[in-house]
Amino acid sequence: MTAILQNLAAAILGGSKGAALEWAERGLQSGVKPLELINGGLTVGLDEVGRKFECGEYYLPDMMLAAEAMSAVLEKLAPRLDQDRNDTAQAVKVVIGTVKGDLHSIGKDIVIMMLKAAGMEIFDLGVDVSSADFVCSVEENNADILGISALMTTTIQEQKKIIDLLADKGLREKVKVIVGGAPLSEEWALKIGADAYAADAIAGVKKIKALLNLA
Ligand code: B12
Repeated sequence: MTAILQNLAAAILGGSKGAALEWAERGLQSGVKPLELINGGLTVGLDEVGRKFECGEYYLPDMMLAAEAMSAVLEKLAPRLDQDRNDTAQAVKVVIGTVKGDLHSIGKDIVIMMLKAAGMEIFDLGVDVSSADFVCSVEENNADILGISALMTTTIQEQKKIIDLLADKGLREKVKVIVGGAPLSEEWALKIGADAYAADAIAGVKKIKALLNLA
C-alpha cells in the first residue's frame, strides 16, 4: 500500500496524468480509501512540486502538468468518497470560492468534495472571485457558511476585504466565515475577523459542524 501511495505521489511529481490515474485505480482496487490516496499520495506529490518550483528546479509548465494530473484523479475519486449517513448537515448551505487574483482551485475543490460527502449544499463560485461576488452569493443563497480560499501571500488580504464588505452590508452576523489556504494560520483568521481557520479539508468539515453546533 505504501508503494502505491509513493507511486501516486511520484506520478504527480512527474506530471503524468496517465500514471496518476493508473496508480489511483490500483489503489482503489487494493482497498485503499480515496481519502488516503488524496492525503498520502496526491497531496504529498503536489507539495513536492511546490518545493521544487520554489527553489527553481521546476517551472510553471511543470506545476501546471502536476495540477492537471491531480485534478483528473480528484474527479475520478469524488464519487467514491464515503458518504456520511448522518444527515444532520443536510440543510447546511455553503458558499465557497478562491479570492480575486488567485487561480488555485485544487484545495478548494477537495474541501468541496468533503463537504458534499458530509451532505452539505455547495455554491461553488470558482476562482478569481471578487469580494462583491462573494457577498452577493451569501445574500442570494442565504448561506450558513462562507468558505474563502487563498493560496498566495499576495492574495490572502482579499479575505479581509470580503469579511469587511459583509460587515458593511450588515450581513456579518448572518453567516459564519471559515478561511483556508496554505499560507494561513489561526492567528491570521483571528486578525481578519473570520470565525474559523482550517488547515485541511477534514478539519474544515469538523470546524463547520462545530460552528453550527451540529453533531
Ligand atoms: C498547483 C499549483 C499551481 C497551479 C494551480 C492549479 C489549480 N487548478 O489549482 C498553477 C500552475 C495554475 C499555479 C499557478 C501559480 N502559482 Co501556484 N502552486 C501550486 C502548488 C504546487 C500546489 C497548490 C495545491 O493545489 N496544493 C494542494 C492542496 C490540496 O492544498 P491547499 O491548496 O493548501 O488546500 C488545502 C488546505 O490549504 C485547505 N484549504 C484550502 N482552501 C481552503 C478553503 C477553506 C474554506 C477551507 C476550510 C480549507 C481550505 O484544505 C485543502 C485541502 O486539504 C503550490 C505549492 C504548495 N505546496 O502549496 C504553488 C504555489 C501556491 N503557487 C505559487 C505561485 C507563485 C504561483 C504563480 C504566481 C506562478 C507564476 N509564476 O505564474 C501562479 C499564480 C496564478 C494565480 N494568479 O493564482 C506559490 C505562491 C507563493 C506565494 N506568494 O505565496 C506556491 C506556494 C509555490 C511556491 N512554493 O512558490 N500554481
